[in-house]
Amino acid sequence: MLTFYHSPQSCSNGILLLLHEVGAAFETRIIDLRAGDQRRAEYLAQNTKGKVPALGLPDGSVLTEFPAIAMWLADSFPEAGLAPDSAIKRARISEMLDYIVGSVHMRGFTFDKMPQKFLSDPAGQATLRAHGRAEVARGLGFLSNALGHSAFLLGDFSAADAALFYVLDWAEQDGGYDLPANLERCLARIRTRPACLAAAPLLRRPQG
Ligand SMILES: N[C@@H](CCC(=O)N[C@@H](CS)C(=O)NCC(=O)O)C(=O)O
Repeated sequence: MLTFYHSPQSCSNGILLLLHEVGAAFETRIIDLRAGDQRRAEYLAQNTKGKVPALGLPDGSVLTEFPAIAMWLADSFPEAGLAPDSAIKRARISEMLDYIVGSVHMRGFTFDKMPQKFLSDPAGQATLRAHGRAEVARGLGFLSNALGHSAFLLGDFSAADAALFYVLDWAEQDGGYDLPANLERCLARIRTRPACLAAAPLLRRPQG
């Protein structure tokens, strides 16, 4: 049994999708980021980085970092058909995962959504937010070109689309970004996958 540390509406939404895609048996522990659960001793004892996603493995260790968890799930459940069967496909999936998480998320959305984490003065925050929004817009342009007329980023659905899913969902739900039409169609395609429908109850923060 796997233990999944998850905060609805965060980037761990992508790992939730993958857990359902591969049909893994897992239990979910909700880490409420707004309440600061990620900084509590109980969670830090599991993941000293104080972030989600994290995945408790059967051997008792905890795996962190979205790209690493995504590739581990694909490789550990090959029957799900998400495991790359060649070095180049594997490299292309890693390339997309690293770009989406490392650039679009960390250097784009993070600055747009949370400039106050980095700067206290309002003018500086506005500049940082504008920089973040420009990075996201650039990233969406790149991803739209990469997707082209394909159904998913690398043809068939892959681990990279789980990262695409959460950034597109942020762009549409929280960010007020204009999604290029092909990315919008891809997001709709992912949302209707059985795994995404199964994940739905834990994708959004409870209201109120
Ligand atoms: N590089 C990390 C990024 C994880 C990350 O930034 N998670 C955010 C949620 S989207 C988080 O846990 N933030 C809580 C905090 O920084 O206090 C990964 O790939 O998993």
